[in-house]
Amino acid sequence: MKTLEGQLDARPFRFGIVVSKYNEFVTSRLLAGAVEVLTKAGASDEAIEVTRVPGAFEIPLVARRMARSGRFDAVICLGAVIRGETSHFEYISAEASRGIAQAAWESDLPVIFGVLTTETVEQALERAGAPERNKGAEAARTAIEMANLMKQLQGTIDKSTSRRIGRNRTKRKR
Ligand code: INI
Repeated sequence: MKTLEGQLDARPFRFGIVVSKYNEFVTSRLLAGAVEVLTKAGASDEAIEVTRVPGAFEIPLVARRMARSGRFDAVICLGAVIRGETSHFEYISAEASRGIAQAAWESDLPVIFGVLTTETVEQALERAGAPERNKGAEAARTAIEMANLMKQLQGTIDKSTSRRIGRNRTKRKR
C-alpha cells in the first residue's frame, strides 16, 4: 500500500501570506507565528511575500489573486474576527471561510485558513500567543505540509498520465 504525506520542509517553496489589518494587535502575532515557522522550516526571506488587507472580508479576493499568480506554492490567510466587536460577525467569518476555500478550488493550490473567529478578545489573544497554540504558526505548518503533498501528488499524476499515454501509443501501434 502506498501512503503519501507531506513533510515539514519549506526549502523548495514560495509562500504568499494575506493578513488583515483589522484587529492588528492579534493579526500581527499570527503573522509573526507564521513567519517563524516558515523560516525555521527553511524558507528564505525572499520566499515569503506578505500582503496586508483592510479586514477578513477582503482576504479571499487577494488570496485568490495571489494563488492564481503562479508565483507561490501555498497561500496563508491570517485574520481575526471577534464577535464581541461586531454585529455582523457571522457574515464576515462565513464569507472569509467560504471565500478562502473557493480560492483554493479555483487555483488548485493550498490556500490555508488561519482566520481566528472568537467570542472575545481574550480568546483571540490566547490563540495568537505561544507557538504551540498560535493559529498563524499552525496555518504555516499546514501550508508547508500541503505544498509538499501537492508536489508529491503532481509527481504521481504525471507518472500515471505518461503510463496511460504510453499504453495508448502501444495500442495504436498494433
Ligand atoms: N474585520 C475583521 O477582520 N475582524 C472583525 O472583527 C471585523 N469586525 O469586527 O467588524 C472586521 N470588519 C471589517 C470587515 O472585514 C471589512 O473590512 C469591512 O466590512 C469592509 O468590507
